[in-house]
Amino acid sequence: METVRERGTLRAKIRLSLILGTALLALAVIAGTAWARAEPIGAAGSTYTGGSGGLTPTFTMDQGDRPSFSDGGANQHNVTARGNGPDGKAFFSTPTLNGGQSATVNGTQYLTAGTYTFFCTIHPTEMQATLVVTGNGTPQARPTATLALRTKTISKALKKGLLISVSASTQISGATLTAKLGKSTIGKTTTSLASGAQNKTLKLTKAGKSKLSGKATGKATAKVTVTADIPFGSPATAKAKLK
Ligand SMILES: [Cu+2]
Repeated sequence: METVRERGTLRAKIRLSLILGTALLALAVIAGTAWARAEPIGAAGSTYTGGSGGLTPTFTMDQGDRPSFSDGGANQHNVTARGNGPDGKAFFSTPTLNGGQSATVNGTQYLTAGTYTFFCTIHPTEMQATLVVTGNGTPQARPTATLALRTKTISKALKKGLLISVSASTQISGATLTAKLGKSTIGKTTTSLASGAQNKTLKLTKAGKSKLSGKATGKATAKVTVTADIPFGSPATAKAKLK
């Protein structure tokens, strides 16, 4: 019995080392004009494989730059910053790419001078690297938004949804608006914001409506909070009491 189990373990170990070996052979490089300006492609340290010998290659860019990431291997890879920005998500990232694909890294344009570590979520221990942002250049301002809830009554909210006026510092795609009554979400939508002032209507869910009409029959005011989650920026909030 024990011999069989040991053999099984050994076989599993061999299989694991084969998988690891393949992962290490996968070659993914960071390239692109912005990055290449500071660091020629193919120069020592510009290969983002890590692992072998415990290397964590370093890439350098100026503030405001958006480098691109090319998956030069056969496997899937991505770039994901370890640290989180004000939106609670990775400072910068790419989608997971197939071999031969490339993408612009999103989020680096907001970074201020400093050192940021990143990794591949598919090969978290083998593929690690460091991004150094120099003091040169100017970082892009992080997007911001302010909100105000225009709807004043529960009956209007039930009929038409919540009317929210939003002011955005820049064009923002993928902003998520969430309305809550206490701790319950009563409406949620993801939308694009134009730069400047605009109105958005947030429809309530069926469950949200019944929660809110429960308040209406009890003749109490309903405290509604609307939050806008802004990719790469700080969330914005508005509170109002509906009568
Ligand atoms: Cu990878």
